[in-house]
Amino acid sequence: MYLVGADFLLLCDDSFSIIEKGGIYFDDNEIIAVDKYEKLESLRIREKKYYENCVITPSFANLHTHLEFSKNNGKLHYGNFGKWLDSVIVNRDSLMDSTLEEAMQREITKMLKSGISCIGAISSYGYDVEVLANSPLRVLFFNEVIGSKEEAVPFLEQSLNARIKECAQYQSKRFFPAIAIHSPYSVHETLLNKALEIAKVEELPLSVHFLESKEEREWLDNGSGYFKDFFKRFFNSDMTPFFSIESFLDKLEGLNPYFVHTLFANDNELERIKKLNGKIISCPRSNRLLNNALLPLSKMYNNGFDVIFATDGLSSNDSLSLLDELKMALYAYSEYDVEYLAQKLLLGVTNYAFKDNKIGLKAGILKQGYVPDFAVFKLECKEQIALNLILNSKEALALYIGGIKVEHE
Ligand code: MCF
Ligand code: FE
Repeated sequence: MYLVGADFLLLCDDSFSIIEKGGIYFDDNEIIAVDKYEKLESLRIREKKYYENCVITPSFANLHTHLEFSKNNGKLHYGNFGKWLDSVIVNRDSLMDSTLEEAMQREITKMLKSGISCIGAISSYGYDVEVLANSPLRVLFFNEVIGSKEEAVPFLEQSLNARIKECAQYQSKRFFPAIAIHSPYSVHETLLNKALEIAKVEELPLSVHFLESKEEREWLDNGSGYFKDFFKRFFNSDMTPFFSIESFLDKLEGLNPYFVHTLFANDNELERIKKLNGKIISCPRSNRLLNNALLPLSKMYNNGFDVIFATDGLSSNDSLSLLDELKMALYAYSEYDVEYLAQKLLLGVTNYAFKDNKIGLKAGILKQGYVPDFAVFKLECKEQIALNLILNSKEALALYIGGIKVEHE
């Protein structure tokens, strides 16, 4: 048994409880007790450590990122979704060259240093499977499903099966296979049906980029705009949308999906997402860069969504640090009291990220029975602790995953 303590423990439970001079008593699998450090010291302990002038939080979950895009710095066009997508297609190959592995490793190390212990990796090509499976991170490995061409569907189904099989070999208490539907505009109906069937049968977590851009909304509503031209240019055909927004949502019944972005969803659609027990993941910096928009947070909270925050990939961001992400959100949503918002943002990368998840991982709260995954930050303040953590911490002093201290190189 181990005991780790600090001046403040942010439990990240629903009421954002804080324990002063608190301790976490744990073994390799789970937290056994959380209480005042002094009280826990009387228990049977193999090793103990108290971090002076520090704060401990559950370590962070970055549930939506694209590690395979780790080589982007400056190649992609920002400020217009259509131009960004065109630039992805032009630059994709050069972003995935032989130095990609090194870049992914570098970003994993940086994420660990910034207090992240769990990621949702959208894997477009499977280049990231090994580097992630061999890392100390917990990983929801989202095999991406994408493809609109009828002729390609049988091949894409086969390759999806193969990828799920490959990924199952890495399955462990840290590595969880999952499926990502790229979006409603880019997946053929037959392929979607197949992917959803696999997700249902295997009970896999499911994620989808959903209503990220005005261009997507216009295509799904009217079959016009940027995407009409896009399909004409790339497939030389007059396509029509595979789904209406409503019929797409109907297909997700029973799958409790993660909806990424939902920037342009209306009230009815949000209500439908709620009924599907969907979770909303917001990536504010990505949304600003690609779509000049931010998720209306008050509307989400008023509709009962516990919004999860993530960074997206370096394809639409300048870092994969959640502290950077939350800092931007803290400045952007100026209608809220700063400390209240800071607490909600922290919950969005801890507690909310793991609420009724499909993999049965009890994480995101410092609580008995939960995994001993936590981060220690140097912080000397005595009040507005959530705010100061986001404003003043760049890196964790220490990170524990499964009760083991991850050494920063
Ligand atoms: O999340 C951002 C913006 N929205 C959609 N896709 C991506 C993002 N970053 C990378 N992507 C990937 C996506 O997974 O880019 C490709 C897909 O493989 C775009 S479609 C050619
Ligand atoms: Fe994304």
